[in-house]
Amino acid sequence: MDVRAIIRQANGDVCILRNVDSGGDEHWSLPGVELLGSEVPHIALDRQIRNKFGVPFQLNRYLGAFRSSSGGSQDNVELLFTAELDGVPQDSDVRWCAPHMLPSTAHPLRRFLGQCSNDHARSRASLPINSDVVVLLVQPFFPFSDREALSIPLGLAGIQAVLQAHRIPTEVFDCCLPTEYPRLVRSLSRLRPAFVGVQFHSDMSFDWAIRTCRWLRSVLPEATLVGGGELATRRAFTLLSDHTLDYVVDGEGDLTFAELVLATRECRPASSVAGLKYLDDSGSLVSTHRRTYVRNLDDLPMIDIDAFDWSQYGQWTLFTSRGCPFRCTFCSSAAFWQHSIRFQSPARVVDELARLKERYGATDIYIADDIFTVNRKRTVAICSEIIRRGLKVKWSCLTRADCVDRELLIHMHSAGCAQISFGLESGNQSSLDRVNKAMELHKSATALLLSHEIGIRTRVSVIFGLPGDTESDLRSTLSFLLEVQPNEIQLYGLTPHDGTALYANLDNLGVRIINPEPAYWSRDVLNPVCETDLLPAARIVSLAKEFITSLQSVGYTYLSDDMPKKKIGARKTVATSFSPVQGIGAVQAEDSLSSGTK
Ligand code: B12
Ligand code: SF4
Repeated sequence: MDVRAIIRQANGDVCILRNVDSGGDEHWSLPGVELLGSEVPHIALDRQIRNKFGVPFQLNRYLGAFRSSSGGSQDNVELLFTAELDGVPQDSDVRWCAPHMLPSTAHPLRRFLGQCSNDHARSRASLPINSDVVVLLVQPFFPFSDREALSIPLGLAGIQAVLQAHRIPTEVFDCCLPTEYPRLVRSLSRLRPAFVGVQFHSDMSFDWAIRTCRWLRSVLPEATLVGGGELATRRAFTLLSDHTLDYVVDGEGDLTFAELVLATRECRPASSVAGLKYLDDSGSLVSTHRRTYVRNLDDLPMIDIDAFDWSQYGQWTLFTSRGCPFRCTFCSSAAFWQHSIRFQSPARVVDELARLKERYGATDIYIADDIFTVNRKRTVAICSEIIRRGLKVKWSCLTRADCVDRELLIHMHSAGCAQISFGLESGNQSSLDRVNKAMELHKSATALLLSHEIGIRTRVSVIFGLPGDTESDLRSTLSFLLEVQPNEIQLYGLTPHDGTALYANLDNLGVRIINPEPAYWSRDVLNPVCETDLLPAARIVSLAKEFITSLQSVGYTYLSDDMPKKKIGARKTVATSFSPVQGIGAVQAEDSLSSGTK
């Protein structure tokens, strides 16, 4: 049995519990965690519990219970069971926490219900693979998904589009949606896929992706498991050597995955496929020759939106370019795309917008490119084409302040641009220089004020406590924000993502990770991931609270975690938790204000 329990203690600390197989005996060790034994405890527990999605699981064998004895009166207890859903074994344990022991309803363990890994049932569950090659693409369950922010997983959708162009039947399951995990379980025996592709999206969801792979491995032992996305690319060796995956697609996956499937079908070796990583028979890592990026993104087929239950998603998202040429030290996205940038043509972008509007009734579309307006000529052409076609659609985008000017903003506004997100990061020039933002602060002020003047709402993200930041640097940021007053302020805590220059230099930069478990990184500045030599975590939190109070005093509404991000109807908001909801809510809010409905 290979169980890893993550226990969040009442005091907020996270314990990681691993079992060490010592000569057949299971030995559990971790300071502060007490093994309660395998006697069924005297706690009323329904054998049929429901997971986060309300799906009932049948609990089978009781494995044991653990208490994280943090010393306080609110210790947590975790019970481990084997479990089944519709006869298909789940991961080897079901986590359950005695509710009366939980400090609050918001406690993360409440959201843990129903997640598991099961070795015992492996043999029982084996499903033979389909003789016709069928591919399954899976976005793993992630318990902290913000429903309003969910959008079609475009990476997987793009891979599906290429596979389908090769007539390879492919189904995508986005287990962040409540209905998808049960649908996946129920579809397995029908599909019996030969290939399963799993997305590794972020540091935060990495463990959930591993759990998903282990479970898939146990129920589909003959299928080839392929991982892709940023975290699979970065941690390929680990994922291959512990047999979580058979192959990792390195970087851009649209063509590589399809070629791997085709090569297997045609009995060609994996070594003939560019952009792959796998282990050879001696266990050494093989990286096939590097795949060059798809230069013209128009060469990729349009995604099949009808393959998704699109009515369940919170926002319509579009990607019209990939990458960013800048090198901010904290940014993982630009690093993943190796600081290159490639585009769709203006005609293709407007075709996509028109399809979303006309066929799916999308009224607000979020263009999620890292830096939408980096190519001024292309942006002008896109806006002109929207206007020429008379397409009435509101859209929002992300960009840098030095990639807009008055004329461009007016043109974007005429073409339906309702909101722009600028990565401000800090209102202090030396802080920006320290993270290699390559931005003159006055340009941010100009871009924000111009946008307001023209009628485009603004959103800024601020990273609170950058390396080397002093209290006075943060106060400069507050003064900046009070002066320009963007419509939405997103206060993030510093989060060192794997693969960034920040992550590689933590010690030199005087940054310490104080929350060791990425599964719990929320980026919420009030629950910091890091502290620095100059700003201890407690000080970061108290300063952030001071900030919020100052912003409230000039009319900002504080969006707490549990408030809906859309339809708030406030002109100015400040938020601390991660909120990828971009344009839609804002536009609706502004509309309701101007039409007096609020
Ligand atoms: C849209 C988006 C979302 C959406 C949709 C997620 C999704 N599944 O697609 C939502 C809002 C749900 C989301 C949630 C989160 N996100 Co997000 N997200 C993005 C964003 C803006 C774009 C992703 C995208 O669609 N790119 C376009 C497609 C074409 O590229 P792609 O997804 O990378 O896919 C390509 C390759 O990676 C590869 N590939 C990807 N998956 C697979 C799978 C297989 C099998 C193969 C072979 C290949 C492959 O092939 C694809 C085509 O080339 C990125 C930032 C960015 N610019 O990339 C952040 C980003 C990836 N997200 C991030 C984070 C932190 C999160 C959250 C943890 C936030 C939170 N606390 O809720 C969650 C985690 C959700 C999860 N399920 O894991 C961070 C990750 C940082 C890190 N290194 O950890 C990023 C980089 C944002 C940032 N700048 O910080 N996200
Ligand atoms: S400009 Fe934005 S997308 Fe580009 S590297 Fe900096 S933070 Fe990342």
